[in-house]
Amino acid sequence: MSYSGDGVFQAVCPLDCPDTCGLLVHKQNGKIIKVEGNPGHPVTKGAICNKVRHMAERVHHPERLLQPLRRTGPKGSGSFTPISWEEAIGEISGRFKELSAAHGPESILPYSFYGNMGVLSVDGMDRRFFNALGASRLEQSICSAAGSAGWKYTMGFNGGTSPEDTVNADLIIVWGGNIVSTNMHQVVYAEQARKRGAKVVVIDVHRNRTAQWADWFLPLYPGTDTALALGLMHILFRDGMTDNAFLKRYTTGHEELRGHVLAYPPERVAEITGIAAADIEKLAKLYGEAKVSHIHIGNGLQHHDNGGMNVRTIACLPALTGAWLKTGGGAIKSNGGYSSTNDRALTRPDLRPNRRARTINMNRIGEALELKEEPVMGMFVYCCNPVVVAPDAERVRKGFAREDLFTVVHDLFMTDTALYADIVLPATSTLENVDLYGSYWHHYMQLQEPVLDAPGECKSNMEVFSLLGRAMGFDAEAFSESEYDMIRKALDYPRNPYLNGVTLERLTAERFVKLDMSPQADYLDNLPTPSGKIELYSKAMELAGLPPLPTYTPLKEGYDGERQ
Ligand SMILES: Nc1nc2c(c(=O)[nH]1)N[C@H]1C(S)=C(S)[C@@H](COP(=O)(O)OP(=O)(O)OC[C@H]3O[C@@H](n4cnc5c(=O)[nH]c(N)nc54)[C@H](O)[C@@H]3O)O[C@H]1N2
Ligand SMILES: Nc1nc2c(c(=O)[nH]1)N[C@H]1C(S)=C(S)[C@@H](COP(=O)(O)OP(=O)(O)OC[C@H]3O[C@@H](n4cnc5c(=O)[nH]c(N)nc54)[C@H](O)[C@@H]3O)O[C@H]1N2
Ligand code: SF4
Ligand SMILES: [Mo]
Repeated sequence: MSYSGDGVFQAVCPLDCPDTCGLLVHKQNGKIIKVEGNPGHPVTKGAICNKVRHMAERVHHPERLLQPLRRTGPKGSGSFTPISWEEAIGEISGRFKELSAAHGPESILPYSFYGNMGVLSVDGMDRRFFNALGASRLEQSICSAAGSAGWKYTMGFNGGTSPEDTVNADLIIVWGGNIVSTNMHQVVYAEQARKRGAKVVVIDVHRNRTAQWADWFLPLYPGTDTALALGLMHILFRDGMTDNAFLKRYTTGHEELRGHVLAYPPERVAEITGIAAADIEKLAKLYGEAKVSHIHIGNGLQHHDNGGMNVRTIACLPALTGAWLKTGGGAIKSNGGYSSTNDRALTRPDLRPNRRARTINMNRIGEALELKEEPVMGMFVYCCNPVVVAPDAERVRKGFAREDLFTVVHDLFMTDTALYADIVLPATSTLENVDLYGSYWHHYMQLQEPVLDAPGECKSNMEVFSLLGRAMGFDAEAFSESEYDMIRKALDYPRNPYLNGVTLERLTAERFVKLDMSPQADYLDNLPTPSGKIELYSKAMELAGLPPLPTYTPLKEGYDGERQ
């Protein structure tokens, strides 16, 4: 359906933010005049952040890209000339064919992230295209991969406490997250819990807005969170505050862990973390004695060399006290696993001619662009702005400035990265698209349908990669599917029982559809770890050459430019 007339229409916030708010957009004379929260959304209930309240300015911004462009001056100079889509697609497919023939398809690298969280925009036709091309793969490490890996070693998949349930908590620990700014509706639930007497503790390296709102702020040295969590475990075991029946039934390695944490007494942990030993004791007692404890694990503490282990170690804490058995107890790192869709049907890895294609870590794009053997010769950047956001910025800029690198950037605006492109393609905004949205925090799937006509010659990611796929001569059927075909396929995924009953028909009628959360009742009995239990001791980590028990590794001082 397309809403060509004026009125008030439902929409979804597309930004990389856990809340995935339901929006209402007000349209008059073909323009959005106001964006507000949709009060009908069961979780976000009409409240949105200031940034998205001003979304109309962005969508109708005079600097939006409206035509494909070809570079005419040196890279980075911003000299471009308009070209037609026909020319653009012809040139990109031609260059990709040449590069494939001369250097192999792995000389081409897609570079994308979640500038738009829509399943079709970033996990759909785009990936299908790069699979069919046989391009290098991109390891999407920039945001939360380290923490997710740590969480998964412990719990098996990206799923924890249901947000609505956290109102029942009597202790909420926000650990390395600035939720007042980055997950505002979790703050609403925490406030409700607080009205019933809950305490909010913030563990962070600086007094952020969330720390200012909390009951107790505990500052610690960066990257020392694992030591703090091990110190808490030391006290929980020492003082008999663990739930031993829970440990026996639902975990592996609790006896090993009990012995292991003897090495983390409060005095030692105080020295490592900078938190007074008495405060560590106090926090352990609060946690051990809480009836329903909830931990929000943010992203900040995993943006360190020891980030995966920080998250893994904190993820072990609720298992020590058995907090998982209480409604609202446990932890949330990401709830994205509950809404996972049929990736294979969307991205078609079966079309890939080279199953063993290399993978390049997006955090190391600066280095990757310097490779002398098997060099990266072509890039397609979309939904990401690496010249600004990727680490080692000068090196990244130098890489993008390479004259022999063929770069395409698809975006709504002339970003810093687009300035280095050979071809710039104008992207639609999400209000001009059909797409499917899950959330990595709440449990509602949402449908976006166009509220506006695309301005100028803007095209969606889905359209661009369909056009390119056909121009390359790939499987015509695979590159002719409609958005609605793709959504149906995404939702047809029996392997994820939480998707049960979520259909395109329901989404069209209801706009937001709750996942079937009934399988959560057996959550602890069905953890997809190798043992099926919460892995305090992880054989998989041991096999990967990592410490099998949560272990503190100090951060290295300085930056040596080469490490992972
Ligand atoms: N307004 C706004 N909202 C956003 C975004 C945005 O750009 N603007 N970006 C979105 C995205 S992509 C993401 S990933 C999320 C991120 O949102 P959050 O999960 O809140 O993560 P950050 O804000 O990166 O960092 C959270 C906190 O971690 C702290 N921190 C850093 N190192 C450590 C450490 O070693 N230990 C501990 N305990 N704390 C540490 C930082 O001081 C910071 O206060 O926000 C999303 N929401
Ligand atoms: N120094 C520092 N660096 C950081 C971080 C930090 O805290 N500090 N945080 C890191 C984290 S957690 C993250 S997630 C990354 C985020 O980094 P990015 O992924 O680069 O950030 P975004 O601004 O979300 O999106 C990038 C681009 O996507 C475009 N876009 C939006 N919708 C569409 C669409 O439908 N199609 C196309 N083609 N383009 C679209 C936007 O216009 C925008 O230019 O940054 C990381 N880098
Ligand atoms: S809080 Fe997050 S999801 Fe909600 S409108 Fe703001 S950016 Fe979008
Ligand atoms: Mo992120």
